[in-house]
Amino acid sequence: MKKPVIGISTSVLVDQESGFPGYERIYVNKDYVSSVISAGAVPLMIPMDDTEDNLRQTLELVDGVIFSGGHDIAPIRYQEEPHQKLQEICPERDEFDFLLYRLAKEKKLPILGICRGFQLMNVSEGGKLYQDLSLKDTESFKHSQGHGPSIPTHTAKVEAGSKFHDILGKEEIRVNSFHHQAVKSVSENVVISGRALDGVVEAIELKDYPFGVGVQFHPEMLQEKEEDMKKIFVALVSAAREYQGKK
Ligand SMILES: [Mn+2]
Repeated sequence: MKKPVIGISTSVLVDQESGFPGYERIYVNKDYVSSVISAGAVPLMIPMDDTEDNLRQTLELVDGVIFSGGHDIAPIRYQEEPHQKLQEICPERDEFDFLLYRLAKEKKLPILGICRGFQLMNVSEGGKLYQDLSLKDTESFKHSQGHGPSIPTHTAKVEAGSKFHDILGKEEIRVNSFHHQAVKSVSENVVISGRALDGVVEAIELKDYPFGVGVQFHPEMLQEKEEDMKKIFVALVSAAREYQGKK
């Protein structure tokens, strides 16, 4: 049987180095690709595009989708004006990601959201974000570790009875942290399935959906060394295999 295919949403990078300064390149970090391969699936990068027909056609080729990390989501998407501490946004990428997410959900494709992808899931479902962690009413730990992507720096508690708990088979994990924003509220379609010890939401999942998991941390940067992080990709690929079997 063919391996399942996992689509990975891409971002845009402005070239500063080569002979084409200012030139835009479509990319994903290699970690996402390696994680999909090592979990037993075929990675397929999905170029930034907001043409609905094209994205529908692309989604016919995949059995699961990873929404990758990156820019802040424009706060207008959750009915807020930009705070001073909002960082770089990319409305073009918002157009692409929000559309891709809606279409992937229509098809009931397995979804894994990572960092921005996790925030995108939450906002798409009607939840809100803190534009910066300093806006949270209680003090947070350091969630921008700023170095060593493959070093876990804080703990996350895993909610008993959640899909996330099924995946990990434990109540506590150690994660890395590269975010200055956080989930402020979730809609009735979403369950919070993991939190840092300061209360910051680190994992969510979709209710009544085959596989819809989002994580605030970056398992793709850890999975080579950390077995817990690898389990997340293995679970996605196993859901994708099931999807593929029903196509
Ligand atoms: Mn964190």
